[in-house]
Amino acid sequence: MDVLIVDDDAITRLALCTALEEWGFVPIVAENGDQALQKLEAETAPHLLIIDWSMPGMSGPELCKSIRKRDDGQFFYILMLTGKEGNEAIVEAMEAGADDFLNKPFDHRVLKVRTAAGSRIVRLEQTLNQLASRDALTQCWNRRMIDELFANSIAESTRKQTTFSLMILDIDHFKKVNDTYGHAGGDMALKHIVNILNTNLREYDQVGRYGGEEFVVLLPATDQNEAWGVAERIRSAIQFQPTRISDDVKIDLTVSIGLAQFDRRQDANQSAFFERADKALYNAKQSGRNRIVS
Ligand code: GH3
Ligand code: MG
Ligand code: MG
Ligand code: MG
Repeated sequence: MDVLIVDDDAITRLALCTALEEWGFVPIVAENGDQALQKLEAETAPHLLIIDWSMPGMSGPELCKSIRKRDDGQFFYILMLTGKEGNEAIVEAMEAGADDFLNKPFDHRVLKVRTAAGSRIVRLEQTLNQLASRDALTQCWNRRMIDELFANSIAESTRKQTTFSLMILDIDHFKKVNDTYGHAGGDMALKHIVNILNTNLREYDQVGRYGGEEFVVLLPATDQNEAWGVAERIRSAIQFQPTRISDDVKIDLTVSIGLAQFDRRQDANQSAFFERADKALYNAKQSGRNRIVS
């Protein structure tokens, strides 16, 4: 697990790094509050932080406060390290948002057990996050999360005057798959579809399982033409790469896809926009399935 060490003193940073590495952590260092905040912007930012109290510029408690003010829902466990003694300092640090408090110069054994306690909480939080946002069967986003990402895309698109496309994909005659190959066969097919989606999409495209065999894909900065190209690649990959459930049994599948490009003037809100893609999907089903309609 990564740990962010924020301390203006090079010797303390080195001592912390050495100890943490010995215990299997990966230390990342910042010399002041601004550097620390910058490191926390990264998508893979550390969630366990050891912060010094006295630093030039932003103090430890000030840094704690500004980390707690972020409203992106990310969790950080903060261990405050200081030469200050007594209950006053503990209260001030923890009121500023620290989770735990440690005196400097630090005792190796105390630092070890407190970092271990912090890492247990960070791991627990990561597990909860995973459970709350991922679909248990396919590991793509669940409905709650894709709805949230969808709302973010609308907000960003409106703010930056950029566009994005929405793709709703529904497996054709999926009931027959379950009837023929059993529920377990159907589950394998769903996982296979998500694999195909992931290999045919870009890193910043988002896939969510919206209902049983219905998927929603957000394509940032993508217009209708580009989205059509992506949808066609996916449609044909699914048609020509069946799900192998054993050496001699494979499930052939096709999908129908509804596409829409976000248009601020036309789409009054999220559900109006979704409705357009959903209608396109309905038309794809009505006109024979295994096709794309926009
Ligand atoms: P259409 O081409 O019109 O979409 O036909 P369809 O059979 O796919 O239509 P419908 O949406 O009515 O049926 C979806 C089926 O998907 C019903 C349900 O048995 C199955 N299903 C939903 N969730 C799961 C799941 O998690 N696992 C499996 N194996 N099947 C599921
Ligand atoms: Mg200091
Ligand atoms: Mg279906
Ligand atoms: Mg369906």
